[in-house]
Amino acid sequence: MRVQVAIIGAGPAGLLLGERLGHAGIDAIILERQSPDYVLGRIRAGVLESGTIDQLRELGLGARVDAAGLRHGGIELCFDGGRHRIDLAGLTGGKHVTVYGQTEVTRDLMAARAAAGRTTVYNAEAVTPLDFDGEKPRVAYRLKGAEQTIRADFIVGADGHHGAARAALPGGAIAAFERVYPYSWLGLLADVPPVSDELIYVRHPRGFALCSMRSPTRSRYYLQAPADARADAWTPDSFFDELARRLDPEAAARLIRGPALEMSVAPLRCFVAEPLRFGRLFLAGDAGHIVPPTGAKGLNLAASDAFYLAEAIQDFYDEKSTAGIDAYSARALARVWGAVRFSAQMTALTHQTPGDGGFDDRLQMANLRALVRSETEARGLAENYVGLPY
Ligand code: RFL
Ligand code: PHB
Repeated sequence: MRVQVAIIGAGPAGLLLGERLGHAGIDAIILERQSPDYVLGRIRAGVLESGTIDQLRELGLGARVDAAGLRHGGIELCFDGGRHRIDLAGLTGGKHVTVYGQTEVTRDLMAARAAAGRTTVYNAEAVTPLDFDGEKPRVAYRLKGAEQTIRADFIVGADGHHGAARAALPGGAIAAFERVYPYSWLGLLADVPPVSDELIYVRHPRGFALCSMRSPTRSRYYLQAPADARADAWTPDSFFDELARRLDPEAAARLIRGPALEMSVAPLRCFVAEPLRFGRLFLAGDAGHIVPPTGAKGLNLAASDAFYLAEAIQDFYDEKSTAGIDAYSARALARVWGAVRFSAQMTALTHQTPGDGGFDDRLQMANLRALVRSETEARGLAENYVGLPY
């Protein structure tokens, strides 16, 4: 089989890229290790920048997000027993973010792909990119026990942090820049109304907490937990007790508890691979970089990578020019490092570091007070939170 582009991974990066290429008349196949249900069952991101939403709209997929997505023009910072609103819209000339689950984005993209008759191979095993340092790359994989090969002009690794694409690169081909945080997030999803209309980011001596949501009847909460925390050591009750301790008294009194639809632990880390290209293999989304979730940027970066890469590949076919694909890595990485900066700052602002002697603690409080006192300080946060321009 021969295609123009072979994409590994049917997460948001791969699906969005596939859809953009399909709309440009470029033939792309997606190879995914998991089943469609497994992909849809992963509970992850919830906050989308307007650039991400605009891409869905451009692809004719705006209807569901426009109907069900929640527009948020502010967030709250909670510390020292009180809450303080950051007016995202007021500080950015009317910009906002949209709360719409990653599972819904994935569902919309999967449905569009199926409706357009574009091929996704699910349950593909041992997916291996080959010969991407030359002009004739191939991807080998196994399906139901049979070995298969696809020839392509380009291979895109959109297969997440633990994927096969980056792992296939020769040693020394890319540099990795990494920071592993000494804590994780314990997440809980429950069908209860959110504690507040807007997201609350909590800085508390017992650890960070985040009150988010998926809809007016579905809440998504997170607690900072030790790096080696296990979800099965917690119950919904112990989770809600701990969340209430970290919230201000007024919010704690309003917290509605309920059974957990999902509880899971996610380690916090930052990782950037440079460059995001080796020969005819490109990395996009989490395969190339991950950021701590505090800034809500991972999925939005997957979307901007897909945008830049689709444009570059389209230029290659339409203009017979390699300028776009040659520039992809630098263009994407500039935006990635902006998000790394913001995500690292938001994490440092709100998380407790074990063994810290009190200096960071005081610095956090000084930074938080500056944010609520000074519009200039708050504007920087707001501009980054709603999303840097493409
Ligand atoms: P994904 O979603 O990991 O998809 C990769 C796909 O590749 C498949 N795959 C393979 N397929 C074939 N062969 C292989 N060898 C393969 N290995 C893997 C996988 O099965 C999968 O289907 O990566 P992608 O597409 O780059 O998307 C990235 C986002 O998923 C991620 O950045 C976000 O979820 C991060 N994130 C958030 N981002 C935001 O923009 N806003 C948020 O509010 C937000 N909150 C979060 C988050 C991530 C979290 N966790 C769990 C890390 C909250 C949390 C708790
Ligand atoms: C989420 O709703 O899952 C979410 C929201 C904001 C973040 C991270 C995750 O910063």
